[in-house]
Amino acid sequence: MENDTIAAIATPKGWGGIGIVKISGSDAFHIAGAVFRPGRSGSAMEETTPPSLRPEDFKSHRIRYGRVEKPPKGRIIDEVLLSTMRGPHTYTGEDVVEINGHGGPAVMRTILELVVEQGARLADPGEFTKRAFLNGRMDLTQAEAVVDVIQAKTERALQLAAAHLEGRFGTVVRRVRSVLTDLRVRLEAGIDFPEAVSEVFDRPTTSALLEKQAKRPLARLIKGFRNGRILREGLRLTVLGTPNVGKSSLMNRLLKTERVIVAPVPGTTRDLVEEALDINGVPVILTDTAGIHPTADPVERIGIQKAREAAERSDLVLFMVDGVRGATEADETIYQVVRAQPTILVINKIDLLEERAAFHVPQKWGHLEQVYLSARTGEGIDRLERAIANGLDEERRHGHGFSDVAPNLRQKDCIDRILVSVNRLMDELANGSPEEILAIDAKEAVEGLNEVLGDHLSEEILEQIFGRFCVGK
Ligand SMILES: Nc1nc2c(ncn2[C@@H]2O[C@H](COP(=O)(O)OP(=O)(O)OP(=O)(O)O)[C@@H](O)[C@H]2O)c(=O)[nH]1
Ligand SMILES: [Mg+2]
Repeated sequence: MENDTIAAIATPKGWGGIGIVKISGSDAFHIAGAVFRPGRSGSAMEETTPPSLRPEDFKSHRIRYGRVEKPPKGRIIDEVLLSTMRGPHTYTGEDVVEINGHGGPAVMRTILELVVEQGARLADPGEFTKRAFLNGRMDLTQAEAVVDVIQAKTERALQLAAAHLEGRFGTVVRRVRSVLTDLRVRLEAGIDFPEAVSEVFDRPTTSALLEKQAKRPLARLIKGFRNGRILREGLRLTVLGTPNVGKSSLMNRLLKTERVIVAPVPGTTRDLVEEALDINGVPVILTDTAGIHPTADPVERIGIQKAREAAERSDLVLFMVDGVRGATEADETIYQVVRAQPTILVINKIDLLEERAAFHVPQKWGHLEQVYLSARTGEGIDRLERAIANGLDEERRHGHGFSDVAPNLRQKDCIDRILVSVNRLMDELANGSPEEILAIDAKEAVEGLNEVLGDHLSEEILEQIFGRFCVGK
């Protein structure tokens, strides 16, 4: 059932200046007419009841002032602004009405109940956007971006989501699809009219075309996946080091609050401490850990085990050492844990150093990016923040990658499969496999691209995708 009229409170639960009840479907205007009485500003509370409006009285894309009344007696519920938008040029593609009332839970619930009494059904999570998608107002990549826009925690995350919402990701995918569709059509024409094959189809040219216009753009999208995940979910950043090097001091510095206990005694932090923050537009989930060193204390040992696990899970490790003390055997043990992972070597306490050269970086550690700083004075913190955020731009710096589009996990899984088909297609082109075989791979690739864009998806998959939305979106 996709043609009934749905309604939901579109604003967050709780108290606010305004709250919005949204209605979409063929009965939206009829329902609005039943619960809304127009009124001129300042005269809303006059004694004579103005006439109710019929669906055809509502102009499209207009806002009217008035009040919501409970039929049949007309008890006043709230003073509101009513927006009416006639389909198909609306969010869902259907007739849409938004009742802008006051944002209190009781008002909102009462208005919603009235709307439901008049024939609307409560909307499922994401159902407005699902209808927008089903009515062709947006492709699936744009619908998925709606959630990303709402959930974006930083400006950079929002930029990515907005680019997808605008359709930039979909455009890249559609361009590849048109290349493969065209190839598929030519292959199938060749099968039907074998004598014409050489005219419509030249193997080396086709191969070069696939390389440039299918394989490369898809591979670039895959490369952007990590960045996309980090912007959507947050960069998992863990501070690791021996006791007392200043890990907790750094955490407090980055958070700009005294979040964690800092003390001159080693073994101060025993558990993981996790906080979310924004570093130069990148959403970060920062974890402070217990200092790693050999110990018999059972509690500390658990903390150390947790520290190692946190480092394994993280996208980036800040390997911190005490610049005054110099690299020790215990530091070397930690280096062994982090060396295969993206890591920044943080040399702390430079306020106590005469000069940087006073700290000798072991030769083996030379491949790590190094940042000298003082968690106590704050010197060098900006350098560390830049290094953290820059890691994300690695691909852009090297000249590949669409920095502003990146697949989510669902899209990446599809693209991985499409690439398998494209690669096979290219191998078979080179081996001289018959057109029938090539056509099968081209078909598979096109189907994968359809899946990314949401064409011909099963109801089950759609439910899964839109189930992640909030009610009212
Ligand atoms: N001079 C100076 N002292 C620092 C700096 N950073 C931390 N300290 C001091 O070093 C001591 C240990 O700091 P913490 O931040 O608790 O160190 P930690 O690595 O979290 O220690 P554990 O939790 O025990 O593993 C404290 O006395 C801090 O004030 C720094 O940049 N310069
Ligand atoms: Mg600590």
